[in-house]
Amino acid sequence: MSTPDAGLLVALVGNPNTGKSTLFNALTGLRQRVGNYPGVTVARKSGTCDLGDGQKVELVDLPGLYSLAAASPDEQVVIDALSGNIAGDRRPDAVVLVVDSTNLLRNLFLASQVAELGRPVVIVLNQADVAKEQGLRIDTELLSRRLGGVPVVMSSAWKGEGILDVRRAIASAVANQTPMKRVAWPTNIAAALTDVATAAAADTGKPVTEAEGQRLLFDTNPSTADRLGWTLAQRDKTLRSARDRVRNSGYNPMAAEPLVHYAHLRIILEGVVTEGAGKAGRSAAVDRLLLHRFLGPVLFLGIMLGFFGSVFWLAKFPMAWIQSGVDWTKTIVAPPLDAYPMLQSLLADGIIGGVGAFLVFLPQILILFLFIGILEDSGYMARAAFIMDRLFSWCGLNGKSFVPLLSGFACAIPSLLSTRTIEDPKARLATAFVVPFMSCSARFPIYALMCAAFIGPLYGPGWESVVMVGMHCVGLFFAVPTAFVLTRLVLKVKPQPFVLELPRYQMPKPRDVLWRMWQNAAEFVSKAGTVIFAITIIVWALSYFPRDASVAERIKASNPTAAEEVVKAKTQAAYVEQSYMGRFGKAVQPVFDPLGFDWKITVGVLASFPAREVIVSTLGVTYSVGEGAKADSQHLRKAMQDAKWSEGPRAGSPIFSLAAVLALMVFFALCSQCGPTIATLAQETGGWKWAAGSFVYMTALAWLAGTAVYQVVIRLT
Ligand SMILES: Nc1nc2c(ncn2[C@@H]2O[C@H](COP(=O)(O)OP(=O)(O)OP(=O)(O)O)[C@@H](O)[C@H]2O)c(=O)[nH]1
Ligand SMILES: [Mg+2]
Repeated sequence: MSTPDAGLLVALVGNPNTGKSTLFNALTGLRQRVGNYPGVTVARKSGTCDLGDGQKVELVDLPGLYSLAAASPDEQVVIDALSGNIAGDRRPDAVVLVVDSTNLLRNLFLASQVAELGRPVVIVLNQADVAKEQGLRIDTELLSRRLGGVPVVMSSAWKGEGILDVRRAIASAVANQTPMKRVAWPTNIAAALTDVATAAAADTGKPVTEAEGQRLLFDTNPSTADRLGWTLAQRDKTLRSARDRVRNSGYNPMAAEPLVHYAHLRIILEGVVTEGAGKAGRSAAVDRLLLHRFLGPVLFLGIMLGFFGSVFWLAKFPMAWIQSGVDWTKTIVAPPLDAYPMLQSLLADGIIGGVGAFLVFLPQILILFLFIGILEDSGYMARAAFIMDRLFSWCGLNGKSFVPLLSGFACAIPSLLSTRTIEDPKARLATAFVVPFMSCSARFPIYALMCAAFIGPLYGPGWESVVMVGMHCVGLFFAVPTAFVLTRLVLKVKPQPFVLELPRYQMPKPRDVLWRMWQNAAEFVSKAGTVIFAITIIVWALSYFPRDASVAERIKASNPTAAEEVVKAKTQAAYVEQSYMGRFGKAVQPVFDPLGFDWKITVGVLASFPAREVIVSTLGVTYSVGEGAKADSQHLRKAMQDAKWSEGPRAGSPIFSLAAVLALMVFFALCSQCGPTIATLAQETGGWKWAAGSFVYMTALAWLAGTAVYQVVIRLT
């Protein structure tokens, strides 16, 4: 957070998806997340920008918004930043308005509202390359003159074109303090505005700016009044009579502001844009196909099937390489430690077995994020949201909820943050509650392990993709009725208008897509080195200790004629069974018995409550500790395929039956096993109530659904 006596502060403001974050990155050299759909940035981010002459300013990137009549929490961030309302922060010394060059009229509405704040502004006409492609020519000098001399520059932020002009324009705006030409309010509206500002100042004893007066008069949303401390009782009569005054002059008070601004802008823009020959947007034609009522969902399903199929197919070889790398490391590390069985087991079974089992999925994660990046950057992801909207509008949520829900398929955390774009707090809460049902990338390794070890070998690779898509639908299948009950019966959310703006289709930009992929890969690998590493060691220790020598003697005595290898294997198995983990797992196992989980899976499930992908490495440890530290230790996959029930009514039958495999995947699809998600949910819903509710609800649901799947499938197979 900046202090008041720091250098100059400049804010980037504009409609969603115009390229503010791209421009921010170009100006500061930082790497804020960008994406081709509205609502990528949901919080304030700042960096240092060099204006070219050695002068440095602090630049803030803000969420996009269409109007200063703030409705959603992310929009409120912008209003606060512009007015310097955030504690310890100051008002910006200049505002850079980032405008989509192909849509000047609508984009400049916000600019015209910001002009009312009286701050010096710079107008950046971004995406100039797209305007050029469409044959649009923009007379920036004329526009600048008409706006009262404020700097107007063109840029293509993602190509890095025009950035120097932007720097110079900011320097000039800061130096000259030129405000943008403001609208001329019709006399009656001007009088009503004065009435409101005067009354508010008198009632609250605080100075009220003209811009604040406008918010008080025009907005139905009381955030400005609340901030000023102007109570409902005080403002009610004043606002009613002021609005009557506006109405008497022939304007609907709720529409007066845009009408006056647009009339003002139409005059300003006359002759500024000339249309030459160029390719008009192709988006409309493509959308007729992709958003078709019936074809749209079919194509969507086809794309998803192809998507998961190719993730498996493409990842096959790199996964095999990593697997051999892990095996090779074991053969190097294990033999020299034969004299130190405990250390050998820690390194080979614990660390290499556990972390290795997890790292094998790196290629799949890379490819997954490559595809997600391509789908997002091309503009298709927003269409997918649109298609899904039909499903979700039925249960009281709308397209705006679906952008967060869709990004929940990558990770729940950013997706919970992006619910801030939803105005209605109840709709926001309902959306946040169902976000963790979306099948995030942390569930991917579990599905992938089960598919690769059981579904693929048993039914062929085609079924792998089908099960994969199916597992990603399990969450949706429960999210829809959950949302329905929440919105209709519990929270009683009012129906929301659909306001998602579809972005332009574009060629995915390799730089952005690869960067996203790289970041997620880095996060995945760092997890392997931290959470996974730590839990792996704990799980190893609990399944290694205590080691009572009498166990070995007992096994030896009861198998006098068996070969040494067999005795060794039996001893290892006996050790694990009587370890702390074995005792604990067996004590808790009855809880998970209806789902067909043995004690090792039970241990995995319990160890995975902080982070669900831990199950993979936990299975890696528990299954390799039982195997002994043989240099040619079997792969986890093989060990799981061979695992059999040793006691009870299922003795001798495979632990990982189709029923148990499906139950395990369904359990993980629904269970709330992610510490950071719970914490973020608590933070975003303002308390632990909903977070705790989500945890209990999802865990119970996962258990019930897992049990149902196991009990039905085991009877059918
Ligand atoms: N063709 C073209 N695309 C651009 C340009 N600048 C940004 N984009 C693309 O426009 C999309 C949106 O960019 P962002 O920087 O995320 O936009 P934003 O204004 O920060 O969006 P929000 O944070 O959602 O409000 C991305 O796909 C960018 O690659 C440009 O100059 N030309
Ligand atoms: Mg942004």
